[in-house]
Amino acid sequence: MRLYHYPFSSNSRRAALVAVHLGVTLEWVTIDLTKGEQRRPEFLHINPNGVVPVLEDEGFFLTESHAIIQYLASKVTGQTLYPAGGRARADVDRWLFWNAQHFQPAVGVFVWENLVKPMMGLGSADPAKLQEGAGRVERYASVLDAHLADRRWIAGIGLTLADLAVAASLSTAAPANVPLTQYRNLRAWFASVQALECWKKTAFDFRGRNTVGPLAAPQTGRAAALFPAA
Ligand SMILES: N[C@@H](CCC(=O)N[C@@H](CS)C(=O)NCC(=O)O)C(=O)O
Repeated sequence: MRLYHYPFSSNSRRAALVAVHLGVTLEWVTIDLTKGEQRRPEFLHINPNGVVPVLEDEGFFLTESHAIIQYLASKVTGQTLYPAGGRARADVDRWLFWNAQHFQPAVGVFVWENLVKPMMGLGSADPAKLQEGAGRVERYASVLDAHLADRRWIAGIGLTLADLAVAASLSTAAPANVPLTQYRNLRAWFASVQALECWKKTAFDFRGRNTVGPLAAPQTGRAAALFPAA
């Protein structure tokens, strides 16, 4: 399988975290968002939305990071990140949808205003947008913080896709100044995720380069996979 990703992208990191944790061998293909590679026709052909990540499995192209992590788990016999069914799976699913719908977009306001805009030369942060984002972060971070008051992991049955998916949203929370200081349970849980090998192996620097782990190797798949003329 092949993952089209950009290391700095939290949505990409969600897929990377799960793949690395599960020990799934992938060919890693960097789509450089800073160069607009996500808008090239070759990439739009595999994801008309023009965003990463995309997983390719023998001609099947899967978009949406939360769907990708569910699919990755389905490929691994005996994995414990994604329960087989019933309430345990529904509980994990509930947090994946919560993250996609509420938490990631709220955190994303800070990532966009405080990090991406200055990095891309798109101007300085808009205080009104940050204020609106702070209200959304407060609304949802307080839910997660309260939920974690008596749990180590989000789903309560051990580490699951829910933890890796939600933590990925916080990949750049510190440099983006996401206001999380008051949420002690959330911060303790996030520290537990950051201590995992898969977190360390998917680390990146601010030029979007992975610095350690399997993604740090030269990404030979890139040119051949998508941009033969690159
Ligand atoms: N809902 C999508 C969101 C993907 C997404 O927005 N990816 C961002 C990077 S974190 C992207 O590729 N942005 C490029 C652009 O908007 O041009 C998912 O979860 O995979």
